[in-house]
Amino acid sequence: MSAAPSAPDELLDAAASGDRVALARLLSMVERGGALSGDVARLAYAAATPYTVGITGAPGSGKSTLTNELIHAARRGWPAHGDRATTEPVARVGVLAVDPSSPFTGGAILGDRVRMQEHATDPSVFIRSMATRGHLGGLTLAVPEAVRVLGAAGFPLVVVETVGVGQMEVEVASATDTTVVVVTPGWGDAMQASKAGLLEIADLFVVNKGDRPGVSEARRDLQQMLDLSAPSEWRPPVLTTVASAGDGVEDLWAAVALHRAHLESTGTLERRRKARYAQELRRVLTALVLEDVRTLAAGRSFDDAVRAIADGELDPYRAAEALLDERDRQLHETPR
Ligand SMILES: Nc1nc2c(ncn2[C@@H]2O[C@H](COP(=O)(O)OP(=O)(O)O)[C@@H](O)[C@H]2O)c(=O)[nH]1
Ligand SMILES: [Mg+2]
Repeated sequence: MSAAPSAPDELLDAAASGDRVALARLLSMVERGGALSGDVARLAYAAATPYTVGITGAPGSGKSTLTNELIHAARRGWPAHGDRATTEPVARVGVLAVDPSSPFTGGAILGDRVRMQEHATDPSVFIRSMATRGHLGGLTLAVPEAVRVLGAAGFPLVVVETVGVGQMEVEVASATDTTVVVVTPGWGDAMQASKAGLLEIADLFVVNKGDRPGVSEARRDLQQMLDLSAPSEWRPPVLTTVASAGDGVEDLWAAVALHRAHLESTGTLERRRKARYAQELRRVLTALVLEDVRTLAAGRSFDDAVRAIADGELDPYRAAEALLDERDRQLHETPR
């Protein structure tokens, strides 16, 4: 028997042929960040980019329940539309459940697991929880990398579930091709979503828990807010679901497919992805430069620079320049 693969390239080969342990290890590398993560990113980048659907909203709004139902719908296939004459089954579905709000208790993550339990034994479905990664860039870099790893492992569709509460979570949620914002009936939920900046990133709205009172009010609030926002070529539809009963999920999936067709036919998909790559490149550059400054410019440390700024000796620009100069000097002496 040969030894289990451990190098990123071996792991990726194994993952592509269905080895789930190998896939989990690759995603752990991505999550941890650092040098191995860079190796994984280099290997995975050439693969086809999966289509990504973001599901975001307040804790408890039913995102995991909805995701669980969407997996069923996706496995049945993309509905026929436009150029696609027949339904096209999605061979493999990946789920990344991102919940940085509970890195220690794992409470929400446990909930996600329970909600999607029925897919646990399906080899075509891979569900992974992701918590914060220690180094700079955090989840905003780890999630797109994880998506690409899933793509390289043969997953054409990845659902990213995020709690839409903080700025970082909203950023992660918005970095998907189709972003679904979930609200529940009840006074002010739509308003809360708007405050959290979710209105701007929504391609589709779902009023989940449609079995509860206040559905028409929630729908009306959302429509009114949409009326007030700048007109664009895509007005986000507002759908109603009862995720716990599977009601409305087929329509939601059809709306995702329609949005995808819209993005593809207008060239918006390409433009959006390009903007995301630009953002990712900015983040990687920032991370690399900061890393260099931390390790190489130790003689003139970051902390000293902060002190100098606090003491009024340097302004942040001159402090940054001094650190970069120091880094360049050291790079010159000891080439990488
Ligand atoms: N009444 C009702 N409860 C729901 C519905 N969808 C989900 N739930 C319940 O709401 C709770 C939170 O769901 P969950 O999917 O974990 O929410 P998440 O935190 O957004 O992922 C669970 O107890 C679900 O069973 C729904 O449509 N109606
Ligand atoms: Mg959840």
